[in-house]
Amino acid sequence: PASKPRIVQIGPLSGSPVAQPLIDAHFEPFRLWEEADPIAALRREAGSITAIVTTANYGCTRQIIEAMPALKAICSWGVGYDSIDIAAAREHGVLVSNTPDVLTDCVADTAWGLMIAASRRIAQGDRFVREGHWGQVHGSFPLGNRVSGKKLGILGLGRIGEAIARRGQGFDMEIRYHNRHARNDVPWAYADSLTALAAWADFLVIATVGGAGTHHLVNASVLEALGPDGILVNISRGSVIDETALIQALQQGKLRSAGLDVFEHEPQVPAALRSLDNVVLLPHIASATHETRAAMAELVLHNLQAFFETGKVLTPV
Ligand code: 8YV
Repeated sequence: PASKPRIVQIGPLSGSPVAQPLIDAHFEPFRLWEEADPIAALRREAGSITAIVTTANYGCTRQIIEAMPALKAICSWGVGYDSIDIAAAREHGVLVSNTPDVLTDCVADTAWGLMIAASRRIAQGDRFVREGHWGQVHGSFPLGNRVSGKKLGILGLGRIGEAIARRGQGFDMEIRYHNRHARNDVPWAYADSLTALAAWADFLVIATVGGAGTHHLVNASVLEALGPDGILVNISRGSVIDETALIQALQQGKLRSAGLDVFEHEPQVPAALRSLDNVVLLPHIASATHETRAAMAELVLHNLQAFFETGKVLTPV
């Protein structure tokens, strides 16, 4: 059999049991994360390697790109590419692919899980039962708030934001969004500013991209606009929210609750956030289903295969 093409792999593909076997069946990955001095190892080993496989989590730095003179493609597992130095890739004529579409539904489902959990106190209810308070005199369970029919504001109406909005129609919600540009192909009203959207919304859901362009977009004044009855949900990147301002708002009762799948310095979650009762905290699992993670693995594989066969990737960013 023909020998398998060598590729550079930045980090372990631990997010799916099928991902690594799939890559290993077709390629011979050079395991960069096992190297004490990765850049020196690349200079030594990767002079003729043309492709990198990485993840949204590990990304790819300019240093890595510039240590691989033959590099032509970076194929990433995950839809977000804020961790990849796109400017460096463009400068060096390196194609970048991600895994759009296949994770849209599961990420949107998770946003809804967080919205309902944060509003209806699902996680608190679970703790209440586990701790044996149900039926005890001291333990009447505080009321939550209605979800159906409320106002849903979405920051970032891309594929995932749109899937969140469509689900909102099933909950009879009024829906508005804020985006870099208004879209004329959707039935929902555009809010001129994030602050206006937050002031209007009962639920503000963050579905925008990460990176420098959206850093701390959700700051103290946006949180203040969302107000004491507002609920904030984030399934995009922790960097979009000023986490310190969020903690303060929650501590001071300036926000009803929050549902978070992503954090500014994950996997570190501030103790102050963990100690609050009115937050639902998830370990970045919005895409983490067997079905979606397998589809992501296949799309990474197909991008790599397309690159080796045609010089192009299927889903370029
Ligand atoms: C990834 C994600 O699974 O797709 C993204 O952008 O954040 C997740 O779906 C995870 O970050 C992989 O590293």
